[in-house]
Amino acid sequence: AGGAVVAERKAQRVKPPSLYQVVLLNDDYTPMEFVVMVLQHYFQRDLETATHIMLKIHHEGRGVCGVYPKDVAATKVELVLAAARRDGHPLQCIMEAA
Ligand code: NFA
Repeated sequence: AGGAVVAERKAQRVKPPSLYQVVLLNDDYTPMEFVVMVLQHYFQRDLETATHIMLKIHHEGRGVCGVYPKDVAATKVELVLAAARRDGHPLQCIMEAA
């Protein structure tokens, strides 16, 4: 009795979180237009949604761009950082377990 519960809890404990939030952080230098472009190009947001997310980041310091499986989230972080550095912007992009 209880074995199934223990097994279920163990399975949950050893399984890593499967989904990750990709988060953009505010800074004083990255142009708003660049952030909107990133949200459209890398996170498939329409202009209105991208603008809303960008303004949320600008005012609150951070914002969730999307939620993805770990490998997809990691690739998006690397692509966003590469694009930002290529254009000389300090934009920061991180991933967090959702
Ligand atoms: N705070 C930046 C500016 O005023 C805009 C920005 C928004 C940067 C979202 C990073 C993330 N130019």
